[in-house]
This record gives sequence, structure tokens and C-alpha cells, in this order.
Amino acid sequence: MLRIERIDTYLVDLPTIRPHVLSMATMHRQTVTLVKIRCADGLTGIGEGTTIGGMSYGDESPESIKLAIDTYIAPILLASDPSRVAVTMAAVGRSVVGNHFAKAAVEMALLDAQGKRVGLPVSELLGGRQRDSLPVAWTLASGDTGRDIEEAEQMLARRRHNIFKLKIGKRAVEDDVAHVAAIKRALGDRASVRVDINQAWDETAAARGMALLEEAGVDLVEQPIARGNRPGMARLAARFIVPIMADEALRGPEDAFDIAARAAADVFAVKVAQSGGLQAAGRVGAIADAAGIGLYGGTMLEAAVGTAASAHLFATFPRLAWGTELFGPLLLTEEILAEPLTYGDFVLQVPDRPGLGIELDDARVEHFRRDRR
Ligand code: MUC
Ligand code: MG
Repeated sequence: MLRIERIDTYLVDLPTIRPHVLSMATMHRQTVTLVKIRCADGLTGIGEGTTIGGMSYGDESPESIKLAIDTYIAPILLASDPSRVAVTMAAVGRSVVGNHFAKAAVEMALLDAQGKRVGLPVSELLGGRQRDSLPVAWTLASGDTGRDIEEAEQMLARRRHNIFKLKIGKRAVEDDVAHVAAIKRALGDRASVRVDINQAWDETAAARGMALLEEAGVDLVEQPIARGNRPGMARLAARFIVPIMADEALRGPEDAFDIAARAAADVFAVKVAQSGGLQAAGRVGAIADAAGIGLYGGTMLEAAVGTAASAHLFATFPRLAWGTELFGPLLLTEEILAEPLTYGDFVLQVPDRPGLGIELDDARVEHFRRDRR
């Protein structure tokens, strides 16, 4: 039986290129929990667990992800065969409840090593890629309308993004809608404009907001109300033409099934970490596809490791009507890969080498490690 020789986890703090203003937090940096799993056959896999704004987005933090791996998951891994990824993750699942981000990071590292072992990209291990590049949205969230328009114009001119997601929900509904409408007016048909409220509205505010957003020409409304209010999501989905997308409400296949059964969303933002890992996120995608729900490849604003892993999964989706938002590495001032991911012409190229197909720039990662600073 193959063994794991060593598991290392560390927190890496990376500055963002500008403040990123969301309804529940303003980010000035992103903290990435990296896990490295070295196997006895000489292969090493890398994984990433990343959330947003400490504990303000979800109930795992960068520190809790590290603790869950170091204290509870690592002993299980050390007693498992890393070349049997599904069996290993099932063993983890029997002993660790929840902690989806931590599990996702570990599974990612195991699949990276396994892909290198068998000489296949992770997308092939996940069922086979159906596309080599993915459309990538950019989030305008500087907090200032003029600056957001300028940023969007630059992205269009550079042909890097023509889909923009606006983060709203912090201000009064009418103020937020005025901000969105001004951006949509400036960009017109040159771009798709979408909004993410990150659960900040109640149902009445959402009904008012969605009517105004529809009028302003917004294409998609993401998680307008609390993740637990599925009947409310279903009522909004039935009432408005503008599609409603579930994000925070989706924490894995069981949620996906329930939301689909209740018709509580038109589109799913599939997120690898939130779903509990690449295989679980694949099941979320399959449920959506079977239910006729549109797919969107979501991000937790991961750095390049989590972004590459997500890209491998989203490349296997037969339909990806809403594209992806895998721009995380571009929001950070620092590159952590030896060779950066390739963005351009409005898409991200899915790495095609074995495993995740990426290599860390170890010196750079060392430099930004929290325990080394
Ligand atoms: C979220 O809620 O979707 C994704 C893009 C972005 O700017 O924030 C995230 C989180
Ligand atoms: Mg969201």
C-alpha cells in the first residue's frame, strides 16, 4: 500500500490589488491555506482552502481550515493509501463532519498527486474535459461607481473580461440600483452585467430590487436573500424574468437537490470548496444539469491552486451557460505559481499537464507565509 510521508499546511497572506468591497466584508488581502501532501512514491500534491473575509462569509476560516487538516484529517490520511483518493476521502468523511473547505483542499492535493502518478490532468480524472478554455467574469467592487466603470473599460479594452459582477447589498436598495444602472448604461451591450447581494436583502427588499435591476438590464441576480430562505428564493424565481442564482445556499449535493426540487434558483454557482471538494462539486453540477438549471463556475477568490482545480472541474461540464468567475489570482498582487495561469481573449486556459498542471513558486510562497513574517 502506498503511504503518505508528509503533510504540510501553511497560511499565506497575499495583498489584493485594491480594496474588494462586499456586503459583509471589505478585503484588503486574501489568506490562502495551502496543503502539500508528499507521498512515498516521490510525488507531491498541492491543495488550497480559501474563504472570504475571515469568518464573515461562512463558518470556516483560514485558521480553522489549517486546524481541521493538521489535527483531524492528517492522521486519517497518514493511515490511508493516497492513490485511492475516493476511499481516502470517504474515510475522512466518516470522521470529520462539515469542514468542506478543509476537505476540498485535501482532496485537491490527493488528486494533483494522483494525476501526476497516472499522467493525466485532473479534469480527465473527473470524467474528462469537454473544453480547454473557460469564459471569465471580473468583479467590480471598488466601492466607487466611476472607478468601477473605468476598471470595466480597461478590462474590455484589454480583452480580458466582458462579463462583470457587481457586489451590492451594503447600501440602500435604490442607491445600489443607481450604481448598477450607471455601470450598465456606460457599458451597454458590450458587456454582461450581473449582481451579487451576498444575502443582504430580505424578501421585500429583494422584490423591489429585482424589479429595478430587471429594468436596468441586469442579466443575473446572485443570492439576494438569506441562504436558508429557500421558499423565498422560489417565490422570487417564479416572480421575475431575470434569473436568480444560488451561491451561499449551495453547500453540496443535498442542497443542490433540494433547491432544484423546489425550483428555488434558475442558475447554480458551483463552488468547489463550498460543495466539499471537486467530486462533490461535480455532483452539484450534475444535479443542476439534470434539472435544467444553468451552470456558472464560482470562486471563493482562491489563488492559483484553487482556481486551477476549479477550472479542471468546470472544463468537464457539458453545459456552462453562464461561464465562470475564476479571476482570483488576478485580484492578488502576488503570483504564487512558477508559471502563471493564462488569461486573455476573455477566457482562462485550463492547464493541460498531469495533475493540476501547475507548480508553486516556493520562494514566493515562503516569503508570504504568515509564520515566516
Ligand atoms: C461570492 O459571493 O460570489 C466571488 C467573486 C467575488 O468577487 O466574490 C466572490 C464571492
Ligand atoms: Mg456569490
